[in-house]
Amino acid sequence: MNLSGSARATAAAVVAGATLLATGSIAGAAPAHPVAAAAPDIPVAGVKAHLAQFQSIATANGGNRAHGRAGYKASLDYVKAKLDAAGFTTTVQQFTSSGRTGYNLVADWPGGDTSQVLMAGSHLDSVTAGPGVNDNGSGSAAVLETALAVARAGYHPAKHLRFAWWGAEELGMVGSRYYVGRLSSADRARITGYLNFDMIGSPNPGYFVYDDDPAIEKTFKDYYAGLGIATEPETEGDGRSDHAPFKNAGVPVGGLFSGADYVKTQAQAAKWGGTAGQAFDRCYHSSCDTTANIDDTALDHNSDALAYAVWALSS
Ligand code: DTR
Ligand code: CA
Ligand code: ZN
Ligand code: ZN
Repeated sequence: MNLSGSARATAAAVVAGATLLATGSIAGAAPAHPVAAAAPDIPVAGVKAHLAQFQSIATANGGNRAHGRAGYKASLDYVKAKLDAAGFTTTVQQFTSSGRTGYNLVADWPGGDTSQVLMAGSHLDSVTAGPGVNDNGSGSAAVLETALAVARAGYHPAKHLRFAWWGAEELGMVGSRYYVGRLSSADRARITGYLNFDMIGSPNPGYFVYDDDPAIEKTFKDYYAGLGIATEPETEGDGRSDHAPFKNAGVPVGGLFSGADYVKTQAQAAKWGGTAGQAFDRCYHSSCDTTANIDDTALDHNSDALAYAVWALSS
């Protein structure tokens, strides 16, 4: 078959790429670094389908998904069923707080070096005032859809992947503190990084990156630089979400945040859009934190950034 010059170049590149993927090097070339698999696009429709389920669960259970209430356990059962069906090894960790039973859900993806564990997590509970779709259905749904994308892709990175959904964050990071507190020092040392996602779909969104571990922060900032979105360091959150127990235990942490009850400035509106002088999330901890309280673009970008970081930090 006669090929034009550019087609020949393309064909050669395809063969080289296939060789590199198959053997880790191009025939005749110096041994190359293994090609890090590229993270898939996370379908925002899939993330929003989980949000719709969380909304329905809250509606059917007194309007919330709070610690110790039926809506929280129903949310956990929903997430667990999806992960079990996808081939994850799931564990439900039970604890008591404020006289009520709480639960963490931990999902291990089989394979990888279990002496190097990359974790991604989010709190699954809402406040009692409402369904908690942005806080924190958004983080929970994005972590779930990324875990399902790992399974769909048959991704088997060098490191071991572990995903987690925490209970009772709204009572003071109770579930994540319980989890970290029960880890042996050896198991704590095996966690190479913990990525936290708490409110990542705010309706008047900001793009904040936790300024904790520099390598994790750079991974997220590189992703957003590729989108041409200027991020800001997340400074109000120190100690205000589930990364705090991990950080206090010496685990490298990072994460993303789209803003809560603070007000967006003119300068922030100029670079991110949205409305200056208005809170990033006017329904923070309110009954109006429903599926209508989500910015799809921010949810999509943050879900894709989540997957990008999981792939980049697990190779
Ligand atoms: N504490 C979280 C919301 C929150 C407020 N500030 C930050 C900063 C970083 C992450 C989360 C938050 C909650 O209400 O669940
Ligand atoms: Ca996407
Ligand atoms: Zn909250
Ligand atoms: Zn939250």
